[in-house]
Amino acid sequence: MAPKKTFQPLNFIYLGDDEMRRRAGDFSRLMHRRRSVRDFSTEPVPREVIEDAVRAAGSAPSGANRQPWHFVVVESAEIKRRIRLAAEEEEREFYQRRASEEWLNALEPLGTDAHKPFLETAPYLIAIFLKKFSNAENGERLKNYYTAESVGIATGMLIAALHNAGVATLTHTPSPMKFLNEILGRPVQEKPYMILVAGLPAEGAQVPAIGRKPLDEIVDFI
Ligand code: IYR
Repeated sequence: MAPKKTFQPLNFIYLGDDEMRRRAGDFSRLMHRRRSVRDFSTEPVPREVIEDAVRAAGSAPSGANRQPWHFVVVESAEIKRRIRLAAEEEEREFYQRRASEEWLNALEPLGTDAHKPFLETAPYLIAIFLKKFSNAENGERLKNYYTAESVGIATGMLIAALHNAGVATLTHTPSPMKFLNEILGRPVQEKPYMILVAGLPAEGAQVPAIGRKPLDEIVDFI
């Protein structure tokens, strides 16, 4: 039997042109102040802030509304240490062998290397998993759709929510990341998608002097 369709009123809030313009400008300026941070303070951030940000991420659109994501928020110093050790092992391989000359040149302006102290100093590591399949209520395996797109959108919303709350982040993707399943006890059908490092920047933290493309380089209105 096909699942039943049920609809309800949208409850859309119409803002009007002036308010739309104001909010669009404010949001764009807010987002342009976001920078990826690699030098974190050990200063704590309230857990409710992370909970609300993950709640916001969980409102993302997803293929067939399957919500094919799972977040593991790591606060434990011991687990952060295990993640750091495993990630640095992969990163050493990456920087010494796996990365092409072209790739290493592209990373040069960022000044990154295999050394990842932020995986221990930041108060939170948010491990994001992508679920190719979900479990139906009757225990059957349900295929999910557009999982990379869905989890990418949710991750973007998580980054925006944290930034809006004054929390700095770093998208970190040691490759391969299979070690996360083992350390965090997640099932094999969940694919580690990204580690989002979250916290406050260390005092005097510096970021690469790189900019963003202007609007006319990234959009055409036709
Ligand atoms: N995962 C490595 C390398 C790296 C790759 C890209 I593409 C970046 O934008 C930044 C880093 C690392 O974290 O150092």
